[in-house]
Amino acid sequence: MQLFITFVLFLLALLRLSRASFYDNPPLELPPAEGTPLDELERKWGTDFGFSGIMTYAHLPHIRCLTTPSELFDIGILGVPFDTSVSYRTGARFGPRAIRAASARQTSFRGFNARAGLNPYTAWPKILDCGDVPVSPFDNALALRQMSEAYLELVNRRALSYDESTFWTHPRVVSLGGDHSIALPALRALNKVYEQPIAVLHFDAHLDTWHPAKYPSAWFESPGAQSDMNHGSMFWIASNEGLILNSSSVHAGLRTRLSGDDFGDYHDDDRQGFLRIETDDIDVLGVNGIVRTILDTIGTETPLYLSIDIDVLDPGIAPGTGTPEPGGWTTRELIQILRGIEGLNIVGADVVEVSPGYDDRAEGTALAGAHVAYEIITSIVKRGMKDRGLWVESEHEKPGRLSNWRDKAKQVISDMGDGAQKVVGARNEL
Ligand SMILES: [Mn+2]
Repeated sequence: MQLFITFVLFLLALLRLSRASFYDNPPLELPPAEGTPLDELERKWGTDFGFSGIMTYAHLPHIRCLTTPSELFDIGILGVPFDTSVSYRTGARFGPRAIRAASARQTSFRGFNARAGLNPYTAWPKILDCGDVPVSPFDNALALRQMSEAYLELVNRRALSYDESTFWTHPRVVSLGGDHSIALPALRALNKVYEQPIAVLHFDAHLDTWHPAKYPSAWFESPGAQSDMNHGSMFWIASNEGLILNSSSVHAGLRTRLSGDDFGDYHDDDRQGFLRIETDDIDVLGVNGIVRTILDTIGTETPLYLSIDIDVLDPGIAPGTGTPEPGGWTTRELIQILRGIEGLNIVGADVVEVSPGYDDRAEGTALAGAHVAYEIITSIVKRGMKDRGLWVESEHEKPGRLSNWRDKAKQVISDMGDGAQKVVGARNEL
């Protein structure tokens, strides 16, 4: 009996102990008079869950870069909420805030990109959410000027990790659109800073090299009218201004209808020196063939503007966009292509045409936009590491390890020689 009572008392004591650890908070104590040490505050309160915190892209620190030139950075995320030059659905002015909201589960705490072998948010560069350009919704001529001056203001600055021996003299700005016309001011600014035409890699269902007169324009004196600038003509304008590197630029994911009764739009596009990779080409070439075609056309040293219209994706996946076209690539295919071209020399980039008013309730389009931006940032960070000799191949990347199957696939494509590019080139000449 005594043994039994002892046993019961022992059990009660255990219960008390466990209750003490689970249910009893330590008594509240006033912070020390000299204040809680900063490292202690940071340790306790310095992290966020995906759902907490003020909304910035990937929980990055927000500095209004345009008004804070003293705060140098290497990569800036810049919202460009402009949508008054769209031809169909308006609403992309809400794109930057939708992409920021959809990026909430990206944190430096869990930011390692397993496809690329690095965490862009803990690697060498200082990455800021630079906030938005306060762009006019009333006056497109003024808006174009504002966007051009804003982009120039930022890319003309000295990169925090300035390195003259590489291409890292100026910071990289990744714009969140906004409609696609925001690429024109970016290209104007990049030409000013780098003093040369920039290659354009353009993911889109549409050409966006359309002559302004290819839109209903009886009321306008075109070219030359303010209405010339729209989200399907900005590359035509940029080409005419000599901003785009002819013959080293690529469209990828095309499936647009063309104007009139013939291939005239393609002939206009040819004159602007773009290689056209169509959506359906992925079934012939595969992801690796498309990657190879892009790399062979652009090369890895040419300064490049990477412009991603989210309508390159199938509208079943990404319906929240200005001019949806059925039959597009999947997000997985786009991500794989982006990873394949990570060696390109990106000096500026955008993710455009996310229009949340038409998105599904699970924010699928904005999620795709946020992820695509993450892949672009990853590539810029990785290229910077390689340029600086900081890149170390991880075990996963070494031949014979987990990526062995990928090496074999790459070998098959490499055995094609420049065949992939020739296939697309030959079709372009038809
Ligand atoms: Mn577009």
